[in-house]
Amino acid sequence: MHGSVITTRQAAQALGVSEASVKRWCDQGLLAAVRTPGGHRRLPVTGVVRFVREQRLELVRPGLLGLPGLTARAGQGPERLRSVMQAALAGADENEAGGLLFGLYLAGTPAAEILDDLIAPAFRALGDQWAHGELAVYEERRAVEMCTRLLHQLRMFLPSPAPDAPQAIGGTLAGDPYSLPTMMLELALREVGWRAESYGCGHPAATLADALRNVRPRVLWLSVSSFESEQQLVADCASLYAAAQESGAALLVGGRMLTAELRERIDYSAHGDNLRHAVTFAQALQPPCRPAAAAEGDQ
Ligand code: B12
Repeated sequence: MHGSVITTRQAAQALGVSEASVKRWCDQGLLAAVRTPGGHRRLPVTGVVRFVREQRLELVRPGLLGLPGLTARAGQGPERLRSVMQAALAGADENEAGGLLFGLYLAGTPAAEILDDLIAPAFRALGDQWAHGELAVYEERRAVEMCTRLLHQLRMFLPSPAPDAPQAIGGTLAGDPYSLPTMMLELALREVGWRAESYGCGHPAATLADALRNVRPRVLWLSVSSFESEQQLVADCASLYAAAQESGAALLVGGRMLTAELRERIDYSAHGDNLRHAVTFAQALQPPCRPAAAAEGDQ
């Protein structure tokens, strides 16, 4: 559904309202629309999603927007939601996992909150299942792949950042194959208007230092879920911190392996336990930017 548009009739069906209402919302400027050469309105899907979130509307036919069937979860506690997500991830039920994720997102829950409070704990629980021999390795890896697809899909629905929005880049160091946290940081920061881009996993520190010099972001994040040796991590953080200072960037660190004892030994500008902390830090550095309406849906 990336960058795609739908007709006013499809939007009406998706929202369970009349086509006249959709046209009125377009005319009022509430729903973004473009015109075909023939003069018909076309609605970017990202704009419809934003409208649903802002107006707290119900999406009666999410499939028309390329979304899975949403599961009504009102009133269910976080523990219950987490176990539904865990079961869906373990059982390769992508529709259920996506329905839950997008159901919460469309109801207005910030992406960072969904990822911190639902997805990350579900993976923690999957890890425990694996450790107890209750989950096969293939099931765990399949869950990571499925989650990766859902995160890509979620990214498409986030507003595109403005071209002059502050930039953040990040990833993991060599020996750290954990890809979900750095992907999630990208989403959490993009949601608050940053031009955030994850560079993926397994970087030698020297290449991230090159990126600092060439790309000149305001923030470099490092997610640490695993490392080759403590000594290497300490050395890598020292060189990245120095490179960050030279280029005027902040080094933001986090991840399940960054214990308090380890943090005492490494150089960094800020540490966060979760995505919310990353968002708060980014917003303190730079007040929230408005996403570019014109660039809507084209990134
Ligand atoms: C999926 C997974 C893997 C996959 C990862 C694939 C991939 N592409 O990412 C693979 C197959 C690589 C893997 C391998 C291994 N794994 Co593993 N894995 C997991 C699992 C189930 C989920 C990890 C995950 O992605 N979680 C989701 C993320 C989003 O959650 P999170 O890491 O907590 O991140 C949050 C915060 O930490 C924070 N955060 C993270 N980074 C940053 C950065 C910044 C800047 C900020 C502000 C915040 C922040 O925000 C996030 C969102 O809230 C965990 C279970 C667990 N407890 O996490 C086990 C787990 C980590 N693995 C474990 C083990 C044992 C292994 C292996 C040794 C298994 C083996 N024998 O081969 C290897 C080691 C690989 C290595 N080189 O280190 C153990 C580690 C035990 C320990 N003592 O540390 C765990 C805990 C499972 C368990 N319960 O036993 N694993």
